[in-house]
Amino acid sequence: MNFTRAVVRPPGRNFAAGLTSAAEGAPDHDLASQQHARYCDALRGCGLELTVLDPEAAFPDGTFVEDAAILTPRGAIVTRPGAPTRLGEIDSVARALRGLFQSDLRHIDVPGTVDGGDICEAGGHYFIGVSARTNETGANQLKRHLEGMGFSASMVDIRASRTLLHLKTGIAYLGDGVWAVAAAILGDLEPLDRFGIRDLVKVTPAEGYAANCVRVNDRVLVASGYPLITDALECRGLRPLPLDMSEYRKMDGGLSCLSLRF
Ligand code: CIR
Repeated sequence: MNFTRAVVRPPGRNFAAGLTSAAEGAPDHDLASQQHARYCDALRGCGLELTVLDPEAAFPDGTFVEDAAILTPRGAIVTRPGAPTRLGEIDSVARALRGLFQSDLRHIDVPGTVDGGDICEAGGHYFIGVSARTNETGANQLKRHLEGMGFSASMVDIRASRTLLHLKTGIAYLGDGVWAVAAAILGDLEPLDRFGIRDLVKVTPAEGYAANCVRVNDRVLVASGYPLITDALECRGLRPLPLDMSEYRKMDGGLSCLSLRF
């Protein structure tokens, strides 16, 4: 998919008050802001025009904008994040999307919950992770929305995994049948194998965090400090663009969650 735009939101002063399971200490706000600025520069360098939302005091996890919507070439779906503290993040994202999308926005309704981090698009097919955040009701609503737009969609149940917050915590589709896949998913690739997996970048347990990499046009954004996956991308001609994500990792956030690309 060729991207021309993205929505981002820098971390607010309250960033450290967000949800996390990582025992890596509190993030430093200034460093997180610098890392976010470099992330934005990287997106601009890939040719994207950015819409930058303001941080909101009530929503410390608001910088993880990916969870608040699913953007497709045929319209946008506003989610209902699975963490109660994050529900209100969708209002400002929906406002921004109304100005960016011609068609009406679609929504996930109560009692459905969906986090955008659970949605992985691969060549026009949408894999929907059923997780601790995305429930079956929400996943089914989303599937119907996507099918109504003419896309196909299928579920990947990751509820048994202890290490994956979202589906895209463990996988990334890199285009042309190439996937990056973390060890937690490698045991059961069948749900992903709908169209044939042409090439697999196997991410080692030690580099598991970096499985959440993002293909943006002719580059792959990848967390810096993970040499094996970076080399594996390079070997495949995928042009890795390493970015320091240390402060986001402390809050369970990966590269994909910091933007909504379309
Ligand atoms: C959360 O737990 O909701 C945030 N601290 C991290 C969300 C990361 N989002 C993502 O991977 N799509």
